[in-house]
Amino acid sequence: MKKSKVVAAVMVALVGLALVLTGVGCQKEKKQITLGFSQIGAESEWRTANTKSIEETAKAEGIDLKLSDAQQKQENQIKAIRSFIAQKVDVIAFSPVVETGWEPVLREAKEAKIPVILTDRAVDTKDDSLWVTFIGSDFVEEGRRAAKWLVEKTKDRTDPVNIVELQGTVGSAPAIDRKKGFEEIIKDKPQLKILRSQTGDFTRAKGKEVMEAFLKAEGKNIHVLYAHNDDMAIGAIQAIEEAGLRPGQDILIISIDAVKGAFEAMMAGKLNVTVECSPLLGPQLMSAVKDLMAGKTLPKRIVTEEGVFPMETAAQEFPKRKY
Ligand code: GYE
Repeated sequence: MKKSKVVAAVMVALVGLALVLTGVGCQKEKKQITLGFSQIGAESEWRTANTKSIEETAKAEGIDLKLSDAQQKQENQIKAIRSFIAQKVDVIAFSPVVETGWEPVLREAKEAKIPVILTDRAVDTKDDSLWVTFIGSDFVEEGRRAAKWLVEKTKDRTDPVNIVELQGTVGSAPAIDRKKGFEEIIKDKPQLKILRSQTGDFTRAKGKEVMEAFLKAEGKNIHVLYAHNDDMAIGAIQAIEEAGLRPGQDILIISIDAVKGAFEAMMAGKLNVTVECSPLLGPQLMSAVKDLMAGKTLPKRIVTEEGVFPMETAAQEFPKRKY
């Protein structure tokens, strides 16, 4: 072979090798993203819709989702996060059941250089470098919206308006903030008074049980029920009916989430208003995960946009509801 031919052959081989190498490089970049997600449980219609949204969007986006259900226990969430660290997932996301007690495990994730995204609920940590962003609703604002509806509804009343409150899970961000926002608005309305306030843990069964106890203690003295979610309101509606009272009339009922079950109750005239809290966080979460992996900087807070639906709008809105 002539020298020039040898040189040409070597050149072709080198170009080929370069192409193969860049090809390999590209494949590496396109490596599937693995997301470990620790979900709270399946305590409400909201939660079920939230899980579905996350599963469906991960699938559509080609993200490998490792989903773990904590059955409403913080210790199970901590275990799940540790196992995601051990599995070396690319990103960890979770919806913290309560606000406190996360520092040690979040520090472990940080040491392992795995970014953490909070979805739905916030944590109470001094060091906010332990998580990258928080995607979810403004729960204080939801509480304010609930109270504003009541203030408007009762504006012509001068007699006392007695309220009972069904709180969400003790120590959880939505329970703390929904109470705070509601109280902030009613505090300078002396006729609006919270008679009793207790947790119903965001479930129908507990909502019913606690409402039974409220009715036993206060009887016809209760004018309003403020429930931190629709499921507890739906459970309480049963208790009110069993006590021979008319939910939505004898007792005004305000709740939060705006799940389909609440629209059905409103159409039946048993629930007066629901403040929207969207569980459809899948798309925002997956795009945040992809942005992170592409090296982009995320805003520290991504807020979900939501509305308020009084009973009168229920029939018109119901067909449009996605959860
Ligand atoms: O309102 C409730 C669920 O964290 C916003 O949790 C969520 C709350 C939601 O169980 O129904």
